[in-house]
Amino acid sequence: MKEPVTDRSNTIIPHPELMELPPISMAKQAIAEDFQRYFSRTLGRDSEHCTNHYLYEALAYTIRDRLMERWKNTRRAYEQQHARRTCYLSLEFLIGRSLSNAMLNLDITDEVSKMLFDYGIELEELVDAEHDAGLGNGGLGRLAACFVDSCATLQLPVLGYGLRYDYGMFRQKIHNGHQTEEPDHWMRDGNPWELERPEFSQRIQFGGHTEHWCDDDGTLRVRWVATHDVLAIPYDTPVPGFNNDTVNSLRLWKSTATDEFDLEEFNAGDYSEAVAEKNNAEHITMVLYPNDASENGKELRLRQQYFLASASLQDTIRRWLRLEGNNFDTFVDKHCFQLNDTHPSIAVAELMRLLIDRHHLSWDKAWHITSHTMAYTNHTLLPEALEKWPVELFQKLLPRPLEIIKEINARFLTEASRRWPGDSDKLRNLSIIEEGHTPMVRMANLAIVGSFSVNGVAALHSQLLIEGLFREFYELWPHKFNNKTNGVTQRRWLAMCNPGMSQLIDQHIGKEWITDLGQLKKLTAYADDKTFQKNWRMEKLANKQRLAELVEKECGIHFDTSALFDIQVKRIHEYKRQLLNILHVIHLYNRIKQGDTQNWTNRCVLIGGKAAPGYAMAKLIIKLVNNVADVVNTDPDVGELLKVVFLPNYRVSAMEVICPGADLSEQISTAGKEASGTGNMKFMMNGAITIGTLDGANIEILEEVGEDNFFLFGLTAAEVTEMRKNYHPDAIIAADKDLQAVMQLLSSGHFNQFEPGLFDPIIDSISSPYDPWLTAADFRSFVDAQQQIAQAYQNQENWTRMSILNTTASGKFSTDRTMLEYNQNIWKLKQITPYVAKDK
Ligand code: 26Q
Repeated sequence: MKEPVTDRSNTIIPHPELMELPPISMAKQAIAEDFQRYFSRTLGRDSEHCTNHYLYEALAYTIRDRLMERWKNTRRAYEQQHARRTCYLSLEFLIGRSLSNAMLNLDITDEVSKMLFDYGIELEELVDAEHDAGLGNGGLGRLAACFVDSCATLQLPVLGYGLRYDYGMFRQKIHNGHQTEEPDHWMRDGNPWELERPEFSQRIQFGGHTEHWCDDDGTLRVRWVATHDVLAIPYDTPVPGFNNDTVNSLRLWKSTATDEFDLEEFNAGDYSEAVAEKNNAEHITMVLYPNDASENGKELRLRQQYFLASASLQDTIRRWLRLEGNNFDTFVDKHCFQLNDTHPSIAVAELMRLLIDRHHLSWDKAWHITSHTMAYTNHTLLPEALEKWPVELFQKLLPRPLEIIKEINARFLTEASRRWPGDSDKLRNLSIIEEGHTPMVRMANLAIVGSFSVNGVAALHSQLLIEGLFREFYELWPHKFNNKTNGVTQRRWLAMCNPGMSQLIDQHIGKEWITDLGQLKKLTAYADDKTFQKNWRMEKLANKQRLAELVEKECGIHFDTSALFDIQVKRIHEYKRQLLNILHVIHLYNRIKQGDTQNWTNRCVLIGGKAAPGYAMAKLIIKLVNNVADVVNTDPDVGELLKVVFLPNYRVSAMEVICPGADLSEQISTAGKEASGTGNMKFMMNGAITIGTLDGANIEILEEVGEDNFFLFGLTAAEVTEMRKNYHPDAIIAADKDLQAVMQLLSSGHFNQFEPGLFDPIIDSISSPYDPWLTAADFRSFVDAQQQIAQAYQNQENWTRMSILNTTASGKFSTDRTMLEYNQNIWKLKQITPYVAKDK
């Protein structure tokens, strides 16, 4: 084997006093001193070079210092107690900002705020100077971030493993109504939260070929040789628990070139080849893929996936060898690897490879370990989004892992054929390798075969998985399948983003809800209390004001806070049906133009979200929203009755302003298509009322809040399946005067007067009998529900009551609950209290 990549393992025994730090104080004065020192001495700034950015940076270091001892103590406690751990493997961690979150968890927001006030600085301005860490696309990435937050609060030894992308999710700009993408160089001004750990670097192999040989004992062995290696350097980010001295870690890998390239290739005289090679290595973690459904066949994406899996597993084994020596007998008892979708599922083959080729375990022992430590979470019901990679690409990039996959498959098919002798259709469906003109590796099949647990992310989703996509696997191994309904962390998504409402809640039921969201139930007693209602309404109003300011700044449109704030923010996708939303807007506009405005409720509609850069239909939907917005907002007949905006560059920090200010939450996907949704939970928690289909976690939201406090519409998943067989949108349109009028306005080119034909693909999709999303089918039911909502909003007391009841019923949707369920059924970790940090 080649040399270790960085030799910083020569640790020395330091003088004990070197490690003895005086206790760090949480008092205002001490915070002020550190802040000043960082600003003037570490950053070297003075009054002439005082920007919010540098003030933010100085504050971030001040806060980070207060996490540091806790971080080390937590690590030490896990090691000394030989704690069983879960490694959460995810290509995405959509962290957003860290400063407010760290202050909230250390419970020093007030002290910091007062300290800054003394210097005439607004805390909020420094908070706004932090760039979002946008290392994820949407739901799946943000879920990973909420999970690690909850695990730290629950004191569970869970380590997040991901990639440190130089460029996160692209910045969305709108030009003439069209989306354009700009690179998001989020670390350009540095990242005060991360700590580089080069001493734990790992070498990752790509390419080359395998050699089979016999060792002295006559055992068959395999060498993977002539590879092009890349280094993985870990960067750790602290993940603080709430007020509990636990600080867990998120370890993100950065790729760099090894040092060998210049020696070998440079000496051979091919300098440019050598430099190109270096570039290739650095490209691996350069950019996040901005698709939230799989984009097939991109070699760099497969490199990213293997790079993450291999680096994280090697890191885990390194630690195991250091603590336990070269004996893997109890490895299973101490580890679990949770795979966030199939993206890191190459880990199944990689763990086998490391155990067999490097640590000389037998196949059976290695398989026992692998198949008892891996657990897979599925996040999609769309069959076309299931990840597949050409075998040929695997052969070129990962020849040794491919051999192992083939062997896993051969053994698995032998087992399956004992269950279904001669049923070649079934075996063909189950196979990890899809045969055909271009043979493919099916990553979900690999993940299921290699895992002891397979879960969906909401009750309906898990049910549909075992009835549909994974039915045959379920027949084979029913015990593997389970549901874990998603959640969100109430620390960020209520306490931090909605301090006004949080305080109001505290005054009535205390603060326990911050770590036990079920406590919100106690607030139900105040749902009819007029004073409480008034205060609730005042907080909502203040939040709507803040949201209106954001809209004014970003879109130049005035939102009146007395209007109904009707919000849909999420990735742009046909199945999420932003189109249905905009059809309703056109319907309202048409009513106004017809003078049909008796008993009208003023409405401000906000739509936001990013389209995958290659998804033409999604981009056209954005353009339609913008064009409709232009017509509506500039028509003097419309005035305050209706406002529409497309908010550019939707991201975590925008949602922190949006969800507290929402009255109505749009969760209107075609039933059976949205695995869970998590935005729906954030809105509910902040007292918005949902208009939704029976899809994903909406079903459970409805169950918790009751049908009086939820606006249900649309076909059920079963009805969708039925209707698809015999779908005639033209007949539906012809039979519905309102829909007819909307389609007429669209076809007449009213929203694209200078861009003829632009929206034809949209018009065609709505009228097509093959429209998979059944937009026309749900139009009537949607418009009727919206009309009920408009009426309901006019009774402000009752609306407020519904709003309160949504918050009080949101207890189930905390990731604290989700994590406890993962832990009870899958991970089985002990909660561990670290040694208490020394504070003054
Ligand atoms: C895969 C291969 C190649 C390139 C990209 C991808 C890729 C990347 C991201 C595929 C899918 C995603 C993201 C999926 C996602 O966010 N799914 C959402 O997960 C949420 C959390 O469970 C659910 O609430 C949503 O319903 C689901 O859509």
